[in-house]
Amino acid sequence: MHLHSITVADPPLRSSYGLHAPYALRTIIELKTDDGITGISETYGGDGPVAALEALRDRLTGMDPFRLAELYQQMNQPVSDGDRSQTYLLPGENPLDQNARTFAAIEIACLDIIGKAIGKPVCDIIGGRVRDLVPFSAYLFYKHAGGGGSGNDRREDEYGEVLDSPSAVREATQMIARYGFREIKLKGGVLPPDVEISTIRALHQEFGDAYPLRIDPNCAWSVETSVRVGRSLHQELSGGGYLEDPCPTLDGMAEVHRCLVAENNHTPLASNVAVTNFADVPRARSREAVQIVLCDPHYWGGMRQVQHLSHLCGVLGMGLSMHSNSHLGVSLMAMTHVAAACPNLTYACDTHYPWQTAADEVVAGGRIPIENGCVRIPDKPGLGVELDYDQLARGRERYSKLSYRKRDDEAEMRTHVDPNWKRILPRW
Ligand code: GKR
Ligand code: MG
Repeated sequence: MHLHSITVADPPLRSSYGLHAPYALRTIIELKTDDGITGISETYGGDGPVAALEALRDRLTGMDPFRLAELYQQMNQPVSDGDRSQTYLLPGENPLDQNARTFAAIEIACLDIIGKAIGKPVCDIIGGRVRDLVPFSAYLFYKHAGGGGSGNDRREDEYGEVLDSPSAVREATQMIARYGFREIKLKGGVLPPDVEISTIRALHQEFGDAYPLRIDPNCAWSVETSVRVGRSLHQELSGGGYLEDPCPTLDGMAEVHRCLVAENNHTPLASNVAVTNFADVPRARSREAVQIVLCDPHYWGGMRQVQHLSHLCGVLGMGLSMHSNSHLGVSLMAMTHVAAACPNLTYACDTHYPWQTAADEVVAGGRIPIENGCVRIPDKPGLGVELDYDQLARGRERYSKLSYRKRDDEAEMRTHVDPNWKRILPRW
């Protein structure tokens, strides 16, 4: 097992967590077999995820990459339905889901090995694809000027400052012109709710009903504000859109849903904050707090678990979408393969990929194309991508010079925007 800690330039994107730092942290995993096959995957970066993977080194050495269920069983003891829901941690940082994240990084690299060993794409060894083209959404962020990176290593700022509705429409127009997305997500919880309502209205006016809209303030609103926003945006969010994690806790979301339904507003609520594990699903469903679960192979325990989740959501009458965090092409391919093999994927997946640039891509051949809003399953075995070792070395070099080893959007916000800034939930 080779672990590569790298950094990826990241623009100053805003969310209710704070501000993105100039570099995001990622880990690239290589698993080498004794018959010369290398499987790869990409996961969260920094000291914590690397230490968790290192701790598995002895267990993995000599392991049969086909025997994944056994490893999963050893690493993931069944979790009881306690009060698991996280509303304050950065996504991907819930300690209760750490083993699921670590297992996922190994599982994906093993599936890449298996695909390469038998000459089949990963989506076709986990049950087979139901689509060749996987749709992604245009993931809009309010942002400060800057394209990410620092010093002489700054990236070009493609989108400029986006801190009001007209600039958000401009950002969407640019992103859609370049990638052809057909669904739009706005990361909210940054500007006062009335400004974010105006932004969604402006996007709806610009793109019309053909482009479903979703807004995700990451729990920045109270129940009352969430209901007010849901009411104000009834028309704009119905017709294929959703309201994502408007307020903290499953109880809060259940209350928002009840109030909206009482007004005959059936805008679905989605979550990647209150529901991050199978143990969260029963309460989310029985309380009618969440109608759409956002899966993510990186923290749901890998691709096979996401397929189980897709099936479970189908049985429970829930929708399924996909969450993302800042990532490169290896992650994008893992997300694409599993999405291709999930029949019950009811929305275009999220991806941060447009926010990263070719200068940071570690996939050989450069950036993975997104055309007409979709990523195509490559006609190649495994994940269908290989590593560019020069690029990987550049990523490692940047990592070695970086002063931080953990994402801290709150600290970044205090350094660059407001020295007194604190994450307050709910803020509005
Ligand atoms: O990149 O700032 C961000 C997002 O807020 C990300 O951390 C979230 O995980 O994409 C996310 C979401 O909540 O949907
Ligand atoms: Mg979200």
